[in-house]
Amino acid sequence: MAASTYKLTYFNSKGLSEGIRFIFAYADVKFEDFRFERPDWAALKEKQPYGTVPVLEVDGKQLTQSVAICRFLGKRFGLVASDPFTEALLEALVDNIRDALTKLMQAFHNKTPETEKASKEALTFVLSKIENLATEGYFYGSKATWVDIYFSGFVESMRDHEPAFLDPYPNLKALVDRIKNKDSVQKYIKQRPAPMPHAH
Ligand SMILES: N[C@@H](CCC(=O)N[C@@H](CS)C(=O)NCC(=O)O)C(=O)O
Repeated sequence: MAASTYKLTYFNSKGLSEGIRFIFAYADVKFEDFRFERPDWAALKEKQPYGTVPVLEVDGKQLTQSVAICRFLGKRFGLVASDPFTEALLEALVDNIRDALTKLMQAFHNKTPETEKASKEALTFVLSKIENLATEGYFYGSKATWVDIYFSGFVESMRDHEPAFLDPYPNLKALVDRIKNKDSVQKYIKQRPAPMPHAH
């Protein structure tokens, strides 16, 4: 069977897509990294199934939602847990990060002392919880899964705003370093465009 073709459409920024790009890089699988600038969005928006990005085209078929995309690629590339319950624990971990992210976005769009406090607290809370789940190298064990890579992509975006934000969490820091130190991930990092954290 011929290898699939993949095209990822997203703003020219890390945002919700760096985890997806990292999964391709980690698995060393080729993909088209289609990045666009803000003025091009209006025309592109109507071509997306739900009017948002990221969108991954797999052999010409469109898939939306960053986490669904990561989960799909994880399954495709064998980057999943060895049993369904551990996989469910990993998915819950992602959902917990996304809950904190929702508060972060609320603070971003409506910056008040209250929203900023709620967002900081939510993020600190989830990071301190998952720090204890990465004691064997990766989340829930010694095998890297799409969730470790998704998390590493999320950290990349966060570090553009706050470089030291993972410093209080040595297990999480080591996990991200393990993912980023893979040769194929380093190769991707060296050739990606310079950060544009406020592109959208
Ligand atoms: N839950 C979705 C959120 C998608 C989303 O809101 N994407 C933003 C960019 S980060 C977007 O498309 N914004 C432009 C718009 O809504 O017009 C996911 O994780 O993929």
